[in-house]
Amino acid sequence: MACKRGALIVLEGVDKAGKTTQCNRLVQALQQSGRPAEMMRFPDRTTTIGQLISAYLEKKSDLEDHAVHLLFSANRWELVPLMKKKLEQGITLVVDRYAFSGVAFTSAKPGFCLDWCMKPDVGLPKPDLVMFLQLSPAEAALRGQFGEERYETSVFQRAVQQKFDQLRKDPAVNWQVIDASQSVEDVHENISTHSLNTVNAAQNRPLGEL
Ligand code: DGP
Repeated sequence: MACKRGALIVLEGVDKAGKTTQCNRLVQALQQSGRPAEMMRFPDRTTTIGQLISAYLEKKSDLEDHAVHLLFSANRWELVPLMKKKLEQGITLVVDRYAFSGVAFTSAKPGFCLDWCMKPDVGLPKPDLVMFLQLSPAEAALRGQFGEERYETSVFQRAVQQKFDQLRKDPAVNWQVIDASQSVEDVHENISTHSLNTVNAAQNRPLGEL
């Protein structure tokens, strides 16, 4: 009998929402329950394209806004063969940011519309579940200062939050909003419940496309 596919689970949200901590916790929990799982993150700064993106984020280089948008998308596309292989092997992928960050961050810049920003990611594997870790800008500020990277200002993050609010209206994507102001443990419980349901349901459904 063919092996049942893994689920593609994405965590999105503004900076400081706790995505990376929760991705790690979720992978651990899935593995401990006997379900193969691995974490991925975008941008993946280890590839050649990822290194260009990393230098841009660290403000070591400047890139034209459309060009960098396409690089972020190319960084996702270059990992699609690996993602598909793992999903087919029955491994659930827990992904820290995906195409939705791509659209939200670029469309928060002046002169960009959602429609143009979404185009390069059309055809990417569609997540079975996207959990949005919701945290108000005021609560995010309580979690400490932003870092030094590009985009890490409260004004820009508020604009990104608004773009995510628009993206979440798309009924073609399975969005779940998670209250990220709760304790790490409570957020984890919430995320785990949604994920277990998704892992079970995804086994019997073909992988979709964005
Ligand atoms: P992180 O490694 O999760 O801190 O993300 C790096 C930064 O890059 C973060 O501020 C969000 C932003 N980002 C992530 N994906 C994209 C994308 O596809 N396009 C743009 N413009 N920014 C992105």
